[in-house]
Amino acid sequence: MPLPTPTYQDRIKHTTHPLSRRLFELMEKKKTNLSLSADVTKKADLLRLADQLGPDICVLKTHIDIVEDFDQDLITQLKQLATQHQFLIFEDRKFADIGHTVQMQYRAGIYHIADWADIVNAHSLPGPGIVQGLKPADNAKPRGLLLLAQMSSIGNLCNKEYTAETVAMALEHKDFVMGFIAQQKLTDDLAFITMTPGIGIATKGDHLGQNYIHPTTAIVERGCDVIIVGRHIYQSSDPKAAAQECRLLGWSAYLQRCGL
Ligand code: S5P
Repeated sequence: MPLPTPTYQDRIKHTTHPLSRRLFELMEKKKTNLSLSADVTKKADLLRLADQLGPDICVLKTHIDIVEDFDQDLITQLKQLATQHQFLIFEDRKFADIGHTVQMQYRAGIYHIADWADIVNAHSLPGPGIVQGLKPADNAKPRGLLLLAQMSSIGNLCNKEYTAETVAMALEHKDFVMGFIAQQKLTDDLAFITMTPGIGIATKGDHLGQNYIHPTTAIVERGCDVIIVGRHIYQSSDPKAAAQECRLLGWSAYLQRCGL
């Protein structure tokens, strides 16, 4: 039987990153380690999910570029819902270019992601310039980055060396990098948060290479911190009930891991 691991609350003191601290705090307060991956293509559907499931989640993950009727009002309303229900907004943009280009993709264009997304993610493939390019010039708005150290999809090219180099890159930028998108805990550094997509309850995957693991496997066996769930929730006939099921599974797995 492995030794109990520190609670999210315990880990607050191990990080100075303002958003990691906030995330640990709100996970404990709301008793949820569930992130909803709200991969829907209509503004109204995205807002409905954020409002109905907001109380059950710690992070709302968006793919803003799939929303067909995107407008600035969507952002205004999402931010209001994030304040009302206390969740962080994570735009799953998966930046993957040189620092100069990602800086423009982050700050400019139609979406102005840097203005509203608390968290974004990036591939480490281009090297540390991508982290430097995304890092805010000042601390006016706290912003966090997750590095994709592993992927859930079958046949992905993130081998052990790539993953280890990604962790090393994160260690160089702890003021900005909050943690990883990964399939398991990658470091004993208690500051880093592991967010894990590819979470399924009864299904093992899809026909396009997605691979699912159960919340208990992710949290207890693999040491992940946040479970990211998409289709299992938003394609359910009752998304609220599906979210509550995932929330319960994720939270009881966390309590089990902490020996509570
Ligand atoms: O390795 C990854 C990384 C990410 S961020 N595998 C993933 O599936 N994702 C994202 O998580 C993916 O882009 C999608 O938004 C979500 C998984 O959705 P689901 O419907 O399969 O739960």
